[in-house]
Amino acid sequence: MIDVLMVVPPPGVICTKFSKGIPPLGIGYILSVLAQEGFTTALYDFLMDGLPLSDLELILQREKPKIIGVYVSTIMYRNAVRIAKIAKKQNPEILVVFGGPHCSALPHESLTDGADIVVRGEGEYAMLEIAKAFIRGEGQTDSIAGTSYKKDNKIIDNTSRDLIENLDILPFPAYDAFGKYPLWGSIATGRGCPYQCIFCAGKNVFGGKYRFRSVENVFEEIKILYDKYNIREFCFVDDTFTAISKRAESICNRILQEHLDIVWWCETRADCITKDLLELMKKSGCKQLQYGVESGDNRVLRDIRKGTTIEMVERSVKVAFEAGILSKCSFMIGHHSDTPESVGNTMRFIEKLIKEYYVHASVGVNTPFPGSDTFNHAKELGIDIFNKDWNSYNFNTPVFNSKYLTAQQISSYFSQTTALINNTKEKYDTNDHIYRVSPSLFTLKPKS
Ligand code: B12
Ligand code: SF4
Repeated sequence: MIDVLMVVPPPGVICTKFSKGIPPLGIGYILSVLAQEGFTTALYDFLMDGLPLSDLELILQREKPKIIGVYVSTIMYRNAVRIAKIAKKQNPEILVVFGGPHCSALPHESLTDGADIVVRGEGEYAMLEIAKAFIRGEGQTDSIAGTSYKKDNKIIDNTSRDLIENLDILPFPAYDAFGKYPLWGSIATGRGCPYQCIFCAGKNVFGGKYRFRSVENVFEEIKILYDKYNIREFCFVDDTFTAISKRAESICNRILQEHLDIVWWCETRADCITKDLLELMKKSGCKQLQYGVESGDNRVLRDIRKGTTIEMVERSVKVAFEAGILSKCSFMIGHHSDTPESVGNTMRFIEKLIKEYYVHASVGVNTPFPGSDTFNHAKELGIDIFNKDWNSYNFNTPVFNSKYLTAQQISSYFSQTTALINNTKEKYDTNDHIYRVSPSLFTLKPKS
């Protein structure tokens, strides 16, 4: 019998080819914090293991947890609810706790659909207090900051929890639970993002300020993964790893000073990259940058409050290209103010970036995730969200009509852009370039 079983549900639909690779860091942190206080735990990741949900009954019979904690993203929501029902059916005494980006935005929905408690936002210490109260009787489960719960068919929201100010106090994630993940050198060197993009659901969990760990603390984690787990490929999952360039520089310098033979990649923004920084990043093993470019039209970029322009994007992609770093650029079709003309600009911009800088481009349908400004202010933005089946929130399915484009038009432009990317990639042989800049990261072979 264990105290807490943490579960990552299978997604309602599969949405990325990388979906299986990266370990659920948030759950890793929660497991570590619980273990530090002597709770026994286990992790089952249905996304990673590809297990059918029907296996849950067997898992529950084997582990007999007192609490089940479920990670809830929008695309996983329906399966998270199924998990809650299966768990309660098998053991009505079990406490079902939901946490993660989707339920942080819509806690009441989760409570109505079967969760006993929802943790809104950062989860480590709320979950610890829940376990202490429920399992050891230390405190009350109904007075924990950052949670919402159900009592006598009423839903009660406790006050929000302060964000952890000093992230260095957290133990490192429970790496031993991550043995099966192929890309598991993934590290969050900080939390939160200071930018205001209206389509982004990130701030629901970690707020609108970038809090970061000390370089020493980050480096200690890298060293453990390097020495103890033999990891050579790292991914910094911060929303904008280079938001504070001096700090990014310090991390690169530490990697170089210690002669670590690693490759790594990160997410960033076009306005957070300079030539000097890129060259240092390259020297320290950076092979790839992920930019959320979103649109190839400056009016739309202004309307979605991205804070970057196509000129900035081109400049930073060019510098990365010259430094030998692959740029991955993601775009969305169907922003609230997208018109046929702006979508045309996006398509032309994508083509240019692939042709001139061998950019690895991807496109998705703009999706108004709960908690994003697009979702919260849909009416003011002139969009009519007609589909709230969360399985459709998969970046392939338009769920609204805008003032300028119907869902059918968005769908058709999305297909055209996908085709354009595939054709241009084929013609300009981006795979060959990817292979040259980062052979160890990709299994792709250059064309002979
Ligand atoms: C790395 C990453 C991925 C990785 C790994 C995801 C994972 N399993 O962790 C991969 C590539 C697989 C991925 C895929 C996708 N992702 Co993603 N991803 C991220 C990213 C950049 C970092 C996640 C992370 O590690 N954060 C750091 C850890 C420490 O935080 P955390 O996971 O949120 O966990 C904390 C809390 O949420 C909470 N918590 C989490 N689980 C639980 C459970 C319980 C019981 C409790 C109490 C608390 C709790 O406590 C944790 C510790 O404080 C976030 C952006 C972000 N800023 O978080 C987007 C993000 C989570 N992804 C997002 C999206 C949309 C996707 C995709 C749909 C994209 C796509 N088209 O494929 C897929 C869907 C994957 C899926 N099946 O759900 C959205 C989610 C929006 C939403 N409402 O669902 C985010 C928020 C990006 C954004 N800005 O909008 N993603
Ligand atoms: S999209 Fe990226 S830069 Fe914009 S608010 Fe979200 S995390 Fe920050």
